[in-house]
Amino acid sequence: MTAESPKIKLTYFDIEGVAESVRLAFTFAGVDFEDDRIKFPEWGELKPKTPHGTLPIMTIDDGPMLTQSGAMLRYAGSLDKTGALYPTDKMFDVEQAVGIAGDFSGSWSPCMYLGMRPQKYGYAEDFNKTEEGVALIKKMRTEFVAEGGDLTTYLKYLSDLIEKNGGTFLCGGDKPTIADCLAVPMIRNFTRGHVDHVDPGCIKNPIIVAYVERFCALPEIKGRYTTGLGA
Ligand SMILES: N[C@@H](CCC(=O)N[C@@H](CS)C(=O)NCC(=O)O)C(=O)O
Repeated sequence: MTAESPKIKLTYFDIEGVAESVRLAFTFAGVDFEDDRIKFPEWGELKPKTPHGTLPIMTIDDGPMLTQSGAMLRYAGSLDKTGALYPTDKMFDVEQAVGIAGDFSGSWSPCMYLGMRPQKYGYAEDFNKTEEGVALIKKMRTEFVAEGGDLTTYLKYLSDLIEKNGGTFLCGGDKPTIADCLAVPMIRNFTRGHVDHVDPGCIKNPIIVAYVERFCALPEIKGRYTTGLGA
């Protein structure tokens, strides 16, 4: 491998999760990488060997294990020789949009993780299996996606950026940036039909619907997704 084409291995679970943005960015950058997807039962053995006990991990040229999907996303963006994925002249716009996508994700997190790790929120480990727990998780998720809820708010923030920047992508132009690589999987998360109490038809904002379809139709990733918006 040369310095121009590093040997990259990205290890994550076989889900979109926080690694999908990184996979997308490498794909748009035209950079080959090993898309290593482990099964959940393999994780128990690997976890203690990772620097921070989490996935994704990435290695470059068989070097040390690197962590943090945000760092990987920016690294992948920096490898795009056209400069379109992580444009230095639009750095503030890109990072602002990345920040909004991050807030969106942070706001959704308790609705998701209360169902997976209730003890992180001060409840008993089996709270998610109790009648009260199931009802609370349902209420939180339903309220989040309901018209006028947090989903509406964050999609409006994103659609305002798309409109302000010319109606194509979050930061304008005819090519996506790393902010789009982050935002689109986050949006599609609500339409793939895999989250209890979330109606896959919950995204109605027409600017967002068109945006996700535009992104998913890009030649580099056309056909990648078979569910949700842009399928
Ligand atoms: N900020 C980290 C978060 C990493 C993280 O929390 N990964 C989760 C999966 S999304 C994980 O490894 N969970 C398994 C565990 O904690 O044992 C990143 O973006 O890379």
